[in-house]
Amino acid sequence: MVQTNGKYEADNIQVLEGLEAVRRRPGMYVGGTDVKALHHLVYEVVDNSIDEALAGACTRIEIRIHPDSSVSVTDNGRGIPVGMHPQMKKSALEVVMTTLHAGGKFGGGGYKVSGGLHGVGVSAVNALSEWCEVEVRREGQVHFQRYERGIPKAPVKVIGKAKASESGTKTTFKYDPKIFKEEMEFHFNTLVQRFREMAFVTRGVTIFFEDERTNREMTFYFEGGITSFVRYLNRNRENLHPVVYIEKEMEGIGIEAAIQYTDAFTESVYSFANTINTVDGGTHMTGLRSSLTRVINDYARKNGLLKDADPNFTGDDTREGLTAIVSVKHPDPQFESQTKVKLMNPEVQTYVTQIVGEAFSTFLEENPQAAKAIIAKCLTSSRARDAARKARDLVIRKSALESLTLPGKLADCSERDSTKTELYIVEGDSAGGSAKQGRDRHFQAILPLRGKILNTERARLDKILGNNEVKALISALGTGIGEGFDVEGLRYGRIIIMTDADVDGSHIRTLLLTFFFRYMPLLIEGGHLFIAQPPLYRIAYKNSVKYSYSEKEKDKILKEMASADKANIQRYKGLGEMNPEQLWETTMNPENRTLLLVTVDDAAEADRTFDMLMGDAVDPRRRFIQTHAKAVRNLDI
Ligand code: 0RA
Repeated sequence: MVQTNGKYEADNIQVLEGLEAVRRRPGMYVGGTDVKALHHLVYEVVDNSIDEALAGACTRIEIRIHPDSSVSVTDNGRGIPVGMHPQMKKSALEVVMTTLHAGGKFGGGGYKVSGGLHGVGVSAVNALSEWCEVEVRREGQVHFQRYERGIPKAPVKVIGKAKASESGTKTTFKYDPKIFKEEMEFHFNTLVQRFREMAFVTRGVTIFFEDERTNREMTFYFEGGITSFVRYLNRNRENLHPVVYIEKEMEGIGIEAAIQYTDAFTESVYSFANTINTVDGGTHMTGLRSSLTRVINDYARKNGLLKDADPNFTGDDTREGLTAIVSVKHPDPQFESQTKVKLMNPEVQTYVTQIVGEAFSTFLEENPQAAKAIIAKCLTSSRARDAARKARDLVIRKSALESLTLPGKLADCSERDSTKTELYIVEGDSAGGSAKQGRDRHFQAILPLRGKILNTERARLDKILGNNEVKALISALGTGIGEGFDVEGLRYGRIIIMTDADVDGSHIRTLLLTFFFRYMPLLIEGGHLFIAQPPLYRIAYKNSVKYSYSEKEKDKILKEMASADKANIQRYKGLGEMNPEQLWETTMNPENRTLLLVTVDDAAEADRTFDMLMGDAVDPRRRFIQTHAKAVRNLDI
């Protein structure tokens, strides 16, 4: 870099300070240094290309994970501008790559819609990369610059010719292992899910994704945008009518919604703001939900489907079986927090309510058959909810009465201070037996659950409240449930789910996570719920025994052994194959064990999976079990 005057130098110092700030406090910029943050690096770069697509300037985005875990993102947009930046006296490209917040605001014209996770742009990714290279095709030339830990190695230079018709940006980065210290890798499925979402809400863009580590690839293109999204979500459900699609612009805000009712028992409604999945919803979500409830009630009253004596349908009644997407593009989105998971702009609620209300009301008027089917569904769900409420009240009252009688199956611990105690929920009586013998009975309690009983229950989760196994769980926890939940009553500071590493085990774990997610979310938020990690292999050689918790670790252990061929390798299929000492040593002893803390995100994911596992559609369940049977340990919980 040539530094010609004091001003230039000062600017550069500022740039370095900016990038240093990112490296010192990655949490502020990409949410941390864990595997989640690692994935955010990719999203941040792809978001920039999505912006080009939203501006109508890009039709194809290619993402590649290379064997060395570097990632490249290539688009056919206009290319990041490369001209001299008048104030900074260097290439605009360099400014974009090295200055915080310079991303889309640069160059005027057009707002940056997707915004990335924290809107810090690609420069934050650059700062957190061991190295990064960018290649821009524009005006017949290929421009190039390389950075190491955010610092340019040389000024932008022309490295070749491009066709006049050709333009675009290619960014390649290798995350910095000095920042992302733990051993971690990109998850194909996590990335696939995100790219699929991006393709759905950015109609007409093709997203090609290739994982060169495993030679897997996928291409997403959805001509129908969010209508395709709804069809995709409902692919295993019986729908009650064709997808209702609404698109309108109001006061510069683009609003799109797609709605379809099915015979399912659950609600699948997703909301997006500037292509970001707002998992905590917000004003667009509220607008959509409230307008549907209002329109359905109005229609039902007007057509005599609800009698004068009947109460209105509640929001819950009108959401059972609902699959919908609402997606807004806003020039100035307000989010509740840095993590952009909840949209706060109040005007959005007004507009969405109005636009969706009008369109859905028209749809019902013009399609009386569909209207009748939807209202019949609401009636069924309203009655079922009534019955479930009564059943649940009974359980709650009973468990209040029985609060002093702990379930007979529970092997309690002697410690009473709940900050020190742990409850292991163990699948099956035989593993339960080993756990009871292997535990430290001073602070560890064991509750065996018979999985088969839970397994046969399908459809409504409400039903499982009546199940004896679940009742035992509720009274062992001591918190009550649902609205009556009180964390003060919690008898164990840690609740640890311990299931087999097989299909049934993951099935039961999913069910338990769903149960906690829906009925005791505060328990998850309070950081009380964990998943035990039993080992996958026991490797014995001469007098030494080692346990490995992953394939990778097993290979590593074998490699380190002098004559690995003589080692005795046992693959654990279930907890029952371990004797009490082994179970203690590997999975329960706080000195050796690893526990996975369950986050609300994990549980929400389980909740979605639950739908598929427990729903009535048999085919997808079989497919899910087959595709995961080989790698149950890797099942994203
Ligand atoms: C600023 C201005 C223009 C395009 C871009 C940025 C741009 C950024 C990225 C990041 C990844 N891919 C990108 N493609 C474009 C508009 C430039 C013009 O008007 O020609």
